[in-house]
Amino acid sequence: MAAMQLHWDIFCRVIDNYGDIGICWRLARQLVAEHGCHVRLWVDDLASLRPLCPLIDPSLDAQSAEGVEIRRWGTEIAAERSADVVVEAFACELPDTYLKAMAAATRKPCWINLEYLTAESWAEDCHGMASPHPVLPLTKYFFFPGFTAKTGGLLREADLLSDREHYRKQIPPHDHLKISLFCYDTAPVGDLLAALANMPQPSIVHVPPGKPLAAVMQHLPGPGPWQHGKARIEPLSFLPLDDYDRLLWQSDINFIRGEDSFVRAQWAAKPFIWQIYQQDEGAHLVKLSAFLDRYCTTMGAAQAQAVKAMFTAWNGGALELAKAFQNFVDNRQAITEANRAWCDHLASQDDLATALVNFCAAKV
Ligand code: TRH
Repeated sequence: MAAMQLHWDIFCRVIDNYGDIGICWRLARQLVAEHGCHVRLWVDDLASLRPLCPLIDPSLDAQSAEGVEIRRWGTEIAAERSADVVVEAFACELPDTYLKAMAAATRKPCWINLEYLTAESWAEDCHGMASPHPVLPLTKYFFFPGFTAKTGGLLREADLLSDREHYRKQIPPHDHLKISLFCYDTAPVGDLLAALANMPQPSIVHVPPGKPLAAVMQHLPGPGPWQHGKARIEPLSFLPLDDYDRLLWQSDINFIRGEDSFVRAQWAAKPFIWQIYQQDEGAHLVKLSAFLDRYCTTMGAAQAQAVKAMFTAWNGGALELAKAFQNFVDNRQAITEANRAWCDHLASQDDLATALVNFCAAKV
């Protein structure tokens, strides 16, 4: 059946932070805008969607924004029928009543578990794997985002890179270092601020509210903005999703975290420094090193070394941050060039929404 006739239900439970809802919202609106799908997005915590999409009213049980029907996922859900495609984001566990409706449907829905992004090679083996339900006549498929053609790819809107280029042409030149700082409060922000204060080149650091600003405020007095040596540190309000992209496009260096901002920084094709979401027993460090192994192959040895050292220092590794950061900045031009090539390489693969639409079209 053609994608445009299909009804999709996407279920999102917000664990913490903005990544889960950011990814689900981005996917939902792209399925509508680019694939003509009918999409309902079920969210348990609508307040977390509001900062990304100020159009929505978190007090409403049902509303529509950018062509997506947004429903509150409360204790009961009023789903009249199950959809043709059901996306369970990040193993959030579908409501029982909905599962039963899926099992009762004459044409069984294509049931997708959208997984977290990892560069580890096992994601290629697990991508698309089928898992029959132990009791109900339903099969769930594991869909892994990733960096290779053997995975589900990365979220990327059709016009993203041309919009980026168009936007960049309008940015006036600047002589300071423009930095965006989106991180967790566990990052060595104090060391970064000290390094920026003492660098020869002046910088402006834009700091979103929440954990990044809290981390800055542990080291600087009062609510800011601050002039800290050579660095001007400016608190920012939380930007709607597309405005955040523009911040990444205009910055010289982006500190990003988690999953979605990490991907957006790669589409920005500017030097970026990733703080990975921490997991138990250091599982995140394996993920970090798997990404570095893939990403750094596009660079010369000096740049790869600078990137690896800075990512390691930023993620709590025993390396001197000031030295790693200065080396990263010194290699900025070459890293920018490598990031352009990396971005073009990623963009030569299907984006995640297209890959998902094609995958599901073959199943329903
Ligand atoms: O908020 P995060 O730390 O989310 C994390 C990760 O997704 C992680 O994998 C997940 O397990 C955990 O949550 C529960 O980082 P992330 O993924 O970058 O999501 C942030 C979202 O917020 C992203 O969609 C970009 C968006 N954003 C804005 O729209 N405006 C802003 O001003 C900022 C700073 C972010």
